[in-house]
Amino acid sequence: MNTSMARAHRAAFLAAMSDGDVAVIPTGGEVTRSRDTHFKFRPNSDFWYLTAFPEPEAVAVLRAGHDEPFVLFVRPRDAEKEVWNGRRAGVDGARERFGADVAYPIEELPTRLPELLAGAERLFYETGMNPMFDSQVMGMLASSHVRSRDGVTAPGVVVRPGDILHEMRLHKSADELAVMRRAAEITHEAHTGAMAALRPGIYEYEIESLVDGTFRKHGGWGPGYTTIAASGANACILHYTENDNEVSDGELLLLDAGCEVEGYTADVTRTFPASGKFSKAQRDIYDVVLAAQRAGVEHVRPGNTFLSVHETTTRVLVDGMIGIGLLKGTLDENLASEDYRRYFMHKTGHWLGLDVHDVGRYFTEDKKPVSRELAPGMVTTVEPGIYVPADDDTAPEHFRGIGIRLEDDVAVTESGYDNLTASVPITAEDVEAACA
Ligand SMILES: [Mn+2]
Repeated sequence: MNTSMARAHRAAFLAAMSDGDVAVIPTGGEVTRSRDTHFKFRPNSDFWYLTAFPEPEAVAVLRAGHDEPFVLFVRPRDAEKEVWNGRRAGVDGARERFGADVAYPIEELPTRLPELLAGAERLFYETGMNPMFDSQVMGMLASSHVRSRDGVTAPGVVVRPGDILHEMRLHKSADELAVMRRAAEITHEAHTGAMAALRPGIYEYEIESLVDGTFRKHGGWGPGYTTIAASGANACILHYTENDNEVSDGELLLLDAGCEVEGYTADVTRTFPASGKFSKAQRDIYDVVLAAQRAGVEHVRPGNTFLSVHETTTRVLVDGMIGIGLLKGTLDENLASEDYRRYFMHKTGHWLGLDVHDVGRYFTEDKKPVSRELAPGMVTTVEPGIYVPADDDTAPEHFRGIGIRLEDDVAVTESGYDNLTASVPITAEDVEAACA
């Protein structure tokens, strides 16, 4: 994100509201990590999308149809605090560097917001994200209502900004896709580096540090979500993040890691052998997951539904599991009974963007939910997997404790798809070569 991208997003958002509507979009505050130190700050995605303003404790107020539509409340300059905690843009910087039409110190929000809301028809504000700020905003709204005897009218309707904003965020512009390509490139470096480094006796956290370090080394913000480096049966824990086990000879490592660049994250999973070679049982499962993943990626094109990608991968996956003797019965029987969910319990993908599980509806607004059609600019992950618990005595013994997932980030184009992360080795042969 940069200020010119944010300006374009703001203009489109303001144009989609009706004249007289006002949106209040806060970012986050500092969050205590321990005693008097904070977690590294990361802006709220909606706020970031509309402002490119990187500091905590700020609120954007956007006024549709107003000749000064962009109001930004920020932390004021403070020489002493800046020595301790870093530079601030301040009120002048908010105008000069971030394009605010009007800027105020954040402390003035309680007195200024009722003025800004006066006369507005609708307030666009997302409730339920920050209860403390919710009660402040509702309090300010109430204080506007109290002034109705003076002829001041306050918005009578509170609307979720996400209905407009999250649909905008779901459809990526060329500029956004360029940033996501950069995130994919750095993620490629990290995954191939991990493949080269993996060997028996290494610890999962060594792979994690290599991956996260590679993200930073190339100018990324770091991992867009906590890196998963899961060896052996740890791969069957979907959100395993302890990363503290030693990798044994003969085990696979499942690496689920994506670099965040300017707020946009990649989300890539590869699974590769510590010894550099897949065993027969590992390879059997690997090739089933790969075939399903390929089929899913190939299915991404305008007009196909989000759900049909999942159905496509599931068919190939279940068919393959029957073929290698992991499931019994016919394809149709297994699809009907959903017995396969013992080994594939999640969906095939999710939207990807500023949030790793990005915003945007998955179903149309019809009463009966219908999976929505893919359209150019959407980015989805395609990530089938097979996870055979170590203690599953219904599975052939040689498959127990194997967990494999393969995940790419796929942009929908006018005529099909663009696999943003296609360069990360994925066929068994390419993975073994990268591990050698
Ligand atoms: Mn994912």
